[in-house]
Amino acid sequence: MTQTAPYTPPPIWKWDAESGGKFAKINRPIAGATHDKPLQKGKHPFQLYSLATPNGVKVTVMLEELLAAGHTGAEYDAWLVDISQGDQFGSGFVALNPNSKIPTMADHTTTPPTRLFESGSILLYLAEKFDAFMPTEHYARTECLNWLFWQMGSAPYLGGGFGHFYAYAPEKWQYPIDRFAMEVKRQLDVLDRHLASHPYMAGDDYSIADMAIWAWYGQLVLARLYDAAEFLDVTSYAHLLKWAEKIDARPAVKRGRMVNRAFGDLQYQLRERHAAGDFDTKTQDKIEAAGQA
Ligand SMILES: N[C@@H](CCC(=O)N[C@@H](CS)C(=O)NCC(=O)O)C(=O)O
Repeated sequence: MTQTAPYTPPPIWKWDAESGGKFAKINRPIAGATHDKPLQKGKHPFQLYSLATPNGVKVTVMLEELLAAGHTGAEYDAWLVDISQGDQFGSGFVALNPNSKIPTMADHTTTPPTRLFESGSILLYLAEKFDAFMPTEHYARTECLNWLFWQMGSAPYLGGGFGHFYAYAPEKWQYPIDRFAMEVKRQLDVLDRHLASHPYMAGDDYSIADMAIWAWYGQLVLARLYDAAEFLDVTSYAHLLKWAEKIDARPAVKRGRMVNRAFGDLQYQLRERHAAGDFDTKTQDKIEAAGQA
């Protein structure tokens, strides 16, 4: 779709399925299931249906951090949801998440099981359930929630705004790229100024606010999103970069990034995770080597 003249909107918007862009095939203006497909279920208390996008990684990092901290009740099965193939519109998935987006999870320790969607809600649920990675002191707890909700409200400008127009739209248009690059750089500056005088987002301790913000803004300054590090001059945010590297070095973060990953280097792809040992035996390089043997 090449746009040659300014667009005059019609009186009533109509769906043009061929509008182009990376996700043109799966985007729809209607909700609900498109096909019958029950979800698979493993043996662990938590059943996660996800993909290793930044929103997905927030939750797998939290689950791996909980397990590393000794919360054995946080064991989970992670099932791969291929959003490019429309798995998020299967009937089982939609029953858990009417919004058809990853990450989605079920807590089977409750009767009936508790459905969980929206990554911020999932992080908060897990933090409360295990009394972990969220400060209990009044001011620090409130800061943690301030930044968690900041992330949930801000990242759509980075992903759906900047990322879409810079990396995924069928053509590069200056107006939306300028508009969203400006906003993303403002957000990076907000974080950089805060982290200049705070070791972590909520103060002295690593929390769910860091996990949520790192998955998007940490990975952006680590040059992992949209091939946009140079364009956004990410190395100029020195405090943010230092914080991002510190979190990136955590073993649970390294594991969390691998879960439900179906792209990139095969040795870092653990497409499904059903046991802690899977990181050693079930990465995609090993699965493919065994298949070829
Ligand atoms: N606010 C939601 C956003 C989730 C989201 O946008 N997920 C994307 C992948 S990062 C998705 O599932 N997209 C599939 C679709 O839009 O059909 C959250 O934080 O959980």
